Amino acid sequence: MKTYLTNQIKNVALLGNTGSGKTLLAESMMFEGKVIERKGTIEGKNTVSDYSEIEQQNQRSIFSTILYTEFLDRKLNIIDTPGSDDFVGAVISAMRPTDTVIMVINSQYGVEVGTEIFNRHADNMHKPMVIAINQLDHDKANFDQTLESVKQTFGKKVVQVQYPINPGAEFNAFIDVLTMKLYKFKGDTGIREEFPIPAEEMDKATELHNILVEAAAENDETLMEKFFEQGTLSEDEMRKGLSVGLTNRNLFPVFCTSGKRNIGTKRLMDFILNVAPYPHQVAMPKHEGDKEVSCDESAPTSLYIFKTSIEPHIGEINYFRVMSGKVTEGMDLVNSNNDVKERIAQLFVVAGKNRNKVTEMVAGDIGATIKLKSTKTNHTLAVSALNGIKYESMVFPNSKFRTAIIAKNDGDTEKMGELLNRAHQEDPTIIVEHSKELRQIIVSGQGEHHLNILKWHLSHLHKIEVEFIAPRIPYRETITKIATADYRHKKQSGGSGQFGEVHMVIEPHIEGAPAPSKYKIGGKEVNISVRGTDEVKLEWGGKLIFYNCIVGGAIDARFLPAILKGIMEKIEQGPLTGSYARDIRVAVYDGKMHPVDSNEISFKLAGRNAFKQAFKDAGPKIMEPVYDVEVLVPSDRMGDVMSDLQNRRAIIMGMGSDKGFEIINARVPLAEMNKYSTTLSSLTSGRATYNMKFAAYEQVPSDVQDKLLKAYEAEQEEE
Ligand SMILES: Nc1nc2c(ncn2[C@@H]2O[C@H](COP(=O)(O)OP(=O)(O)OP(=O)(O)O)[C@@H](O)[C@H]2O)c(=O)[nH]1
Ligand SMILES: [Mg+2]
Repeated sequence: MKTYLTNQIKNVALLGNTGSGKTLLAESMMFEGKVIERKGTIEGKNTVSDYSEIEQQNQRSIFSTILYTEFLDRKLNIIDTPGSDDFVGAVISAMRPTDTVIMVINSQYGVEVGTEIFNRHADNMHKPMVIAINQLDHDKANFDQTLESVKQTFGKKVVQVQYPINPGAEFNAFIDVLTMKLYKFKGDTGIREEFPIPAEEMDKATELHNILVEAAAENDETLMEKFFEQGTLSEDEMRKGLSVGLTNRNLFPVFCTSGKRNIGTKRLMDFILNVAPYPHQVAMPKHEGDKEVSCDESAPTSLYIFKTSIEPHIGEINYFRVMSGKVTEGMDLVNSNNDVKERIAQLFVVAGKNRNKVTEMVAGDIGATIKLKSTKTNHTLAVSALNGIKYESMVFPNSKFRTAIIAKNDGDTEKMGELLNRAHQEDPTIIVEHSKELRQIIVSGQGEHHLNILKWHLSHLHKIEVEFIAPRIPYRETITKIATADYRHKKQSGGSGQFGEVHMVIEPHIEGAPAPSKYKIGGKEVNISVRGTDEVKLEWGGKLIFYNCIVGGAIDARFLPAILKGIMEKIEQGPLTGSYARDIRVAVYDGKMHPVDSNEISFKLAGRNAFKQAFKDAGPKIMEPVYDVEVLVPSDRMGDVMSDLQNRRAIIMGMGSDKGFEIINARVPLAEMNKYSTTLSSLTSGRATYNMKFAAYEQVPSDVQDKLLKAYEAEQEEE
């Protein structure tokens, strides 16, 4: 392949609801560009994009696939994405290296939940968007209704470039109001003839043309002046105006396609190549480092890795966008994230699993390389002259589905751990946590389906059978009032004995409260004088404050660390349920020693047991993690979703609406969110989505506390 220059490259991501026809449209684009000679089909399991076994089995895309086509002496890089929200990670990492989004909409159904969700992400990432109303050859195609739903969702920015003459099974023609022509297609060949607009369509076409001209003119002052003077614009002037509007997300042009029948594909590509922004026309992502870079082939070289995948027989493949300069075969670069030197031994342009070797690629292009030592998704590779420039990382939505995972065969646990870590590298939306606290490996992802695919991989490709089990909840324990305890540890066995006695007061720790000076103990006021303070910042949040208030040498100073150690044992394994305790202060104010039998172990045990005893009298409470949950629901399903949330002990914090969706903001205990994504999906036929984020620890209601205490007792008895 020849080397394409920055001003000969366009990068697009295909986005849209599952089943809208992205994969087939990509196939059609490659066919039109003669990158493939025959088009595959989804049912035939032979498309370039859905090349993995799991995708073919499911007849759905699961990963993003990097593709390209060559057209009009230019290179169009295409990334096909999955349409299910479970794989949103792939959608985000496809948008990052591309400059324009083609939102594919199924003309049978109009705007669907995926359209909404992915548009939100495209909007957050400021990606220009072209709309393709697709599957117009389907016998249930309804262009007018689809267009109506598009206008309702995206508002005034929607401008029509085309409309079909005969949507439905006979679909073979559309009118383009930019070129003011009728395009008619022969069978499925993609071969088209151009005709003047027929008289009966002239009024409609002219009206839409005028709207388009005005929309184009609005983006540029000189164009606007010209438009007022002449009442119209030339085709080139329109392209210029549309380009500015598109790039700024001020307008969303609408096209007509049938990927299956190769209708409209060429005109869509034409438009992308002529009107959508070039790689150097969009803002560079933010980066760390003192050097300025630009998307220019003569600048110093830097690459950004947007995807790492592991392919059978090859190993790790890193997909990159050339951010600046030119990358050549054999080039030495430095990984800015870990300072490792990497050699780009081989360079490829890729279309699915097909890789073609090239010798160089310039700024703005997308390619792949293999055999890097320690380079992964989100890393930057650059020449040393760029002083460790680092492009900002992609931001993925928080996890929605959390489960504990175990290997069915104990011997597989270690291998499973390694594979899970690798899965995270390939798909950053899979989060793996080896929790010491919960004594479980927790995996989180974007939905149950997402993690089931992971399970399939482990079993199918690595022969490791795993099971998902209920994840434990990281409860916390604390106290709500003051309590005292005196505890004597005494043991006499043969020779030397053990003796230690500790008197303590415990109470809730409140940040910023002054140290104690007086306590009421056994009805008497006791003055306290603090001799020493240990402030222990607990790894799991909160504090333990330990005051040494011993007077008159009742306990030797050398035994105080042992007492603290005993208390810490109970802080790490709380007296109620064995969970971490937090936010407690302890004042040890008296005790007794024995001249011979007192030692550290005795005081550790006395401290631990005194603490445990006092804890139980101090209004102990179990705290649970509570999450801020934002649910986006179509309004007709609002009732079901609300009552389900109420059953989950949710507190509704607010409600609103946005672009046809109701938004519910609620605070929900993590313990109640188990499998929420699955329930929500079945309550709304997959039309809702949600997001959750840790908010705080809150006390559990007393009925829940009772249940937890009983469960812990039963567990202890079992052990
Ligand atoms: N009639 C008709 N059917 C189409 C067209 N495009 C796709 N289909 C069918 O619609 C189904 C889904 O097509 P895909 O291309 O896999 O859709 P997708 O958007 O890639 O779906 P996901 O990968 O699940 O997000 C398949 O059965 C296709 O044969 C089209 O233009 N016309
Ligand atoms: Mg697909």
